[in-house]
Amino acid sequence: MGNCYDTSNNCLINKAHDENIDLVWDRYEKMKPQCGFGEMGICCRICLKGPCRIDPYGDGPKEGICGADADTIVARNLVRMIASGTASHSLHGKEIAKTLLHVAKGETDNYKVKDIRKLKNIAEKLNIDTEGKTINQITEEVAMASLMDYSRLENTPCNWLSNTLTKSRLKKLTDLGVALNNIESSVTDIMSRTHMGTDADAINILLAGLKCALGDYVGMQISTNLSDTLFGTPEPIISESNLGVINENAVNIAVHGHNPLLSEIIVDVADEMEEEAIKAGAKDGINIVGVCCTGNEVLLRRGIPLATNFLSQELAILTGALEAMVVDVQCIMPSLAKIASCYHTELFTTMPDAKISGATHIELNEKNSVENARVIIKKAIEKYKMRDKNKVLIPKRKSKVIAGFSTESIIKLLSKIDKERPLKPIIDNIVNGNIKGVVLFAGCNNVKIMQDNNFVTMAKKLLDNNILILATGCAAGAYAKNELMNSEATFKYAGEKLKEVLTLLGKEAGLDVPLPPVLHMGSCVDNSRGVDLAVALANELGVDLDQLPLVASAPELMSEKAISIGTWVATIGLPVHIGMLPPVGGSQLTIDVLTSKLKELLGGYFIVEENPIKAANKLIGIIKEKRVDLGIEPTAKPSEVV
Ligand code: NFS
Ligand code: SF4
Repeated sequence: MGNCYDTSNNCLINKAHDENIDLVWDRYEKMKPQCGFGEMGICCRICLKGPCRIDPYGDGPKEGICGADADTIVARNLVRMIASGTASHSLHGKEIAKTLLHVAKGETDNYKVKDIRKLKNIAEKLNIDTEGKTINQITEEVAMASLMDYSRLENTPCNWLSNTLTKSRLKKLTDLGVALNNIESSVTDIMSRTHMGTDADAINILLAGLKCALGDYVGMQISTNLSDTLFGTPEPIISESNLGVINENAVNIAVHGHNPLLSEIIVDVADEMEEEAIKAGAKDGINIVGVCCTGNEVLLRRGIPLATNFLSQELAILTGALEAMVVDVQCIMPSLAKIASCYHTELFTTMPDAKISGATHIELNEKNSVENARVIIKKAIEKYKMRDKNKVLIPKRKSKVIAGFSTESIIKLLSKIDKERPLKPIIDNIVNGNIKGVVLFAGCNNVKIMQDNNFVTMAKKLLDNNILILATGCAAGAYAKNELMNSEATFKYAGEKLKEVLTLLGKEAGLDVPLPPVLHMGSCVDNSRGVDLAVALANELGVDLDQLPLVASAPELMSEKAISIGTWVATIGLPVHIGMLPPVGGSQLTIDVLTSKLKELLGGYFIVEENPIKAANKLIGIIKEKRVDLGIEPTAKPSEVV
């Protein structure tokens, strides 16, 4: 089995081996065999009496030294992963909300409200009265209403929870006692209740996990919406993806991580400094490329090409043509520093909470970001002169991408067909079966799975079955790199009916070509966009989210954030396929809760299936089931119906 679905990367993997550089795949091999206790989630290091581990099969211990059993240990470990994911996504949102507040108070010149219409829509959504108020006042109130979700003392649900879901969903969450009121206290709650000798009831622990995971959701809503306010709401945009976007004749700078507060400024400043790069000998000036979710953010809003998703991030440096990699937070392999040191590439860290030894730290905050972005780009231009031409190897492959499918841009497009009820064309096509259903692909790459293989294999099968695909995060990266986000892909992979719909929509959008069969909705935090679209559809149909022919899938999940996302997606009612079992195998109770119990209580649930073809078939089956329940798909051939 190869490392990547995309074999154009192989030349760089071989190059690394020739140069004695270890990559993520090599380090994985060296790590084998991985600890079976860890894999099953039955190792506990929560107190110093431990570490303890449960013997799942033999006659060894069935409880830790304190008496905690496998269920308690697995549940505690799992919810701690959820808490970390929630902390990451929600802190991202908090940074953006704080910046918005600084903008409102006139405390920064580096950012401004770019999308006033979005700001007003948000105000309306959050029930903020805008009558007679200035933009700054509205901005301040929106920022404060968002920040309140991190600190509320009362037991009323978060603003971004109660105002973004269906009414019936909110009621279900409230009845179950998981309608989150305060993101940060939910993280504290998890850390506290999982301390040695506190909560030992696995079900109680898991319920707290659901509540905390909703903090991940709220954090995402805040991240997406307030980023749109500051940087603009994405519209369809054409760009390119894969390592071939690195340009031999330019000063290449990769932006990597998650937070657009940094990358947006880098893109702006790079525009100003083109001339300097050309003077230094780079005839094509400065070429910014994206990696991971920061890459998705600037792809959607600025058309910046996406070089790689998670697993091949090291390869960007291996091209020998990257002058700088500028990183912010999350999903940044620490190995980058070492690999950069084998090349002329300079790795810049920019956030106080994400330093890497061996990297150059230049902090960016709302006061100094423009100034310091200039320093970084200046250094990158100097580095260009040090590039060793003999070490340059850029794979040729790059694919055309149409990205930028925010909920707003989709609705705008649809309203060209039906101005009064823009969702009607989609609903009609779902009802008549031209679009059988929708799958939202999200999540990471994982070194345990051939990179992008599950994404691509599943998508081809689903598209052939007239199922429309939405994608975010590294899933979107997989599709962008592998030629599934352009019109040619529609011709190649979409079933006949789906092709007709996408062709019609493309025409209405004035594109002259079909829409791509996989719609790029943005970074991981932009999973909130998928929810917005689903909630709008559910409200229009008068149903709850669990009734829609809509399924989510993270077939190559890796990070704790993927665990928290998957958990809230199931909590709001959607079936969630995952391509590998998370570390819960040691507790049948935990598995039951996350699958059948959750389904009973909330309609959403996890499905684990490693084989991508089988997984696609399962999703097709679930979509069919949902259609039958909605009464839009016959259960049997008409002749058989009595
Ligand atoms: Ni999501 Fe985006 Fe990628 Fe996974 Fe990491 S970059 S926030 S966590 S690896 S999809
Ligand atoms: Fe062992 Fe209990 Fe301590 Fe965990 S909390 S390490 S199971 S003694």
